[in-house]
Amino acid sequence: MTLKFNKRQLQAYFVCGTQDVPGKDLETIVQTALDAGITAYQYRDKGASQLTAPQRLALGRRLRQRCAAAKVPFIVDDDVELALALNADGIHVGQKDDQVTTVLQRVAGKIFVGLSCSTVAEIEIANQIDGIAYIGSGPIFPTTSKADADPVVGLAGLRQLVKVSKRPIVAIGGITVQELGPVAHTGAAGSAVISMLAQSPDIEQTVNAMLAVTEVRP
Ligand code: TZP
Ligand code: MG
Repeated sequence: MTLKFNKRQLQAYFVCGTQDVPGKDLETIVQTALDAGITAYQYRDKGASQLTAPQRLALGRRLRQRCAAAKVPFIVDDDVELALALNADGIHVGQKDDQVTTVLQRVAGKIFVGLSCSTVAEIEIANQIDGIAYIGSGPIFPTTSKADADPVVGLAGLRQLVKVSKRPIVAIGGITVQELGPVAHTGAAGSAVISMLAQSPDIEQTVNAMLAVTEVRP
């Protein structure tokens, strides 16, 4: 059984791989975040990750199980084959990854598809493609978590993307607790974060801060 997409799942969206938690146990961190009430988890293990493909698959299976037990969608970054092998609920692709139309065909409605868009032109193209569940936009602020990040869009840029998109947008990139309110005021459906949770001294409190901004959303 896979979970269907719902835009409330974008509220407190945690993105994390082993490269984001050096010297720490990813499973423990994800479980703490699940217990605290994150609304989505994206398995994004790449870049400086030291895992071999079989290790990535094995860890993915365990994380997938933990998400299923918590009834929180398990989303895989980029890799369609991994997403299908893990029976993920969703896959997230960027503009530089496989064409989103190819990915949509490949998953054939079995799992939901999110797409990164950082410009109005990209949103306008995405608006024409049937079957995309949600858009991820950013980086909103400078980030150190993604080596090849696009130029910063800022809050004003995000507001513009939200206005043009016919799909809900989750904001990503450099978001801190102080920026959760301003991000919500743009009309974004939620925030997706790596460091804010991966490096949080109190994950429960940080997740609560993410969930608490819901009321200010238009
Ligand atoms: N895509 C755009 S910015 C980014 C990704 C994966 C990194 C977000 O990480 P952080 O630590 O929340 O800035
Ligand atoms: Mg990607």
